[in-house]
Amino acid sequence: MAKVPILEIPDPRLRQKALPVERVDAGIARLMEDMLETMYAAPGVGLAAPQVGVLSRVLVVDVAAGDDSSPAPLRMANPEILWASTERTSYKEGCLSLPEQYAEVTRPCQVRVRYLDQRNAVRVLEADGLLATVLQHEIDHLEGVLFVDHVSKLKRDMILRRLQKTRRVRESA
Ligand code: GNR
Ligand code: NI
Repeated sequence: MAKVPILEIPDPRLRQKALPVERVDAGIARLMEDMLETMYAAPGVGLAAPQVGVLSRVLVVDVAAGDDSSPAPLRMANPEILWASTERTSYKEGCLSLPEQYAEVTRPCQVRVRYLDQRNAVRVLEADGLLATVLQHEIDHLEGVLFVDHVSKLKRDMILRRLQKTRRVRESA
């Protein structure tokens, strides 16, 4: 297994639409393991393939990461939202591709997702709570969409400026 570098904005690969995988073969399964290792090390609770420069519809999630419970990794290829609740909820979201920036994002509180697992088997998962939010955040990445696209232009510009400033301070330190 290998940890891989995480791309940050404004890398253009984060804005491209990822392509479906034909099937989950050994290469894709290996990518999923590398992504999990990278996600746990970051640390984060989700990671989408475009964030590591791979424009394929692959993501990993573990919302138990970091707390005391045992790990609960999910590996998905070609995830599709079959259903989303009309009821919505708001979470303070962050993204490893916009380090240390956070904003409240409103999304459906429940989703039903169909995907291929690491053995190429079709699965359907119903999610709520943080898992539902993170799944939608990761599926957005596969479309080139970032959490800042869900907030007002004013907030988005504020976050992007703050990120630039943090980088300038880092560089001169
Ligand atoms: O680690 C992450 N935390 C998080 C918190 C709230 C909503 C979404 C996320 S996903 C993020 C990791 C990441 O950038 N995944 O793409
Ligand atoms: Ni993200």
